[in-house]
Formats: sequence, structure tokens, C-alpha cells
Amino acid sequence: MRKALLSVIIVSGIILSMISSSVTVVFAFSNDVIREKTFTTYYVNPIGTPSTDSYNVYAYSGVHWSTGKVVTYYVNSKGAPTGAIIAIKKAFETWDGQIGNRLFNDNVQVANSKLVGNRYDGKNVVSWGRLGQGIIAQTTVWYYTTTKEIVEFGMVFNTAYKWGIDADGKGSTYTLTNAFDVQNIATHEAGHTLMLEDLYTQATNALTMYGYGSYGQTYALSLGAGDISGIKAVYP
Ligand SMILES: [Ca+2]
Ligand SMILES: [Ca+2]
Ligand SMILES: [Zn+2]
Repeated sequence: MRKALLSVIIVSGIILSMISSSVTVVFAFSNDVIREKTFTTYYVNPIGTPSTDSYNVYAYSGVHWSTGKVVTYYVNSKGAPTGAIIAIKKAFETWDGQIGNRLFNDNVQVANSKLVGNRYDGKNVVSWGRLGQGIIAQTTVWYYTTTKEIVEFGMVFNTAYKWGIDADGKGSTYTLTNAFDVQNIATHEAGHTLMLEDLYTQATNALTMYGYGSYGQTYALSLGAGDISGIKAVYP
């Protein structure tokens, strides 16, 4: 188990966040070992005007879905706003559209209320549930350490926060206050299911893989230059 903790204090006074990542060995199966990696998205106050989304940088772990794999996932919308399933699908398909729509199954499975997004149970599940303070969402990926192939993912959105759907679905006329747009955050989390990693520098704050989210944020709906370079590099 590896843990990295980094405290970030932004001196203008309001933001105090903590980044942590952990890798856990789940179990050994035949000659390979499955590991679990969880990505956590933390709340920050709005960043103001974002930088350009033409910034071309990404971070990639080396872990990936196997060639030819079609990934089917379930959405448990209990606790989610109306329209969440469509918003989740749009988030995944925003990435899929960059690689010829070959990875994520267009037919989203509607999950029963017992399926949750943080369990290694043979199903890729997106759900809403209670997470810790300051955490917007968490995505977990299970993968083989030897082949670096992904076995399963899960995603949980924190019900401690309000969630909504951007009125026009584009992000240009955001109307929600004190709520996170489902598609905006889901597009970031979907990037983690591809094993793209968080970016934290100020210059990357308009990219989808920027590691923080804030109320009213909608620019992660569309991919920036670095995001597109990332998925095309991982899934050429
Ligand atoms: Ca698709
Ligand atoms: Ca699961
Ligand atoms: Zn993230």
C-alpha cells in the first residue's frame, strides 16, 4: 500500500485541500495480482476564469482496457437528479467519440438500487452515495499488475453535495447554483476509467482532467487539447 499526502494551501485564504492516492492489492489470481486504485476529486472554490483548454498535457498511469474490449456499465441513479443517466452516458461518450466510439457500450444498464460504485463485484457501477467531507466524487479502477489490463471500475458521487443538470447541456449558460453538474464531474471521472490521471497545475485548470471541481464548473463537459491527446495516446 502506498499513500501520498500533499497539502495545498492557497494563500488568498480560502482553499485548503488535501490530495491523496492509494493503491491496494486486492488478491492474487493465477499468476497475476489485482490492484485497486482510487482517484478522489476534491471540492474547491470557483477558480474564476479558467486557462485555455488548448493546453496540451496529460498524465497516464500505463494501465488500460485490453484491445477490442467493449465496456458495459451500470448506473444506479438513486439519490441523483432526474436526467442523470443521460448525463452520465454523454460523459462517457464524449471520450468514446475521440476513438471511434469503440470502447464504451452505448447501451447503459440501469442498475437496481443495491449496486454501488465502490465494490469489486464483477460490474462497472456508477452510483450516488455518502463520501467524506470535501470529496465530490471517487472513481476506483481494479487492474492486473502484470498485464496492466483493467478488470473493473466503479464511480461514486457524493450525496453530501447537491447535484444538477446543466440547462442546455453545453455548459455555456450554466444556471445551477451551489450544485455540481453531473455531466461535468462525470466526464472528469470517466477520464479516470481510461486511467488518465489528475492534473493539478494552474495551467491545466481548463482541461477535463484538472483534478479539482467547483460549483458552477462546466468547462469539463468538453475535452481540452491535453485530454484528447491523452485518450488518443492510450487507445490509438
Ligand atoms: Ca460508445
Ligand atoms: Ca463493481
Ligand atoms: Zn480526478
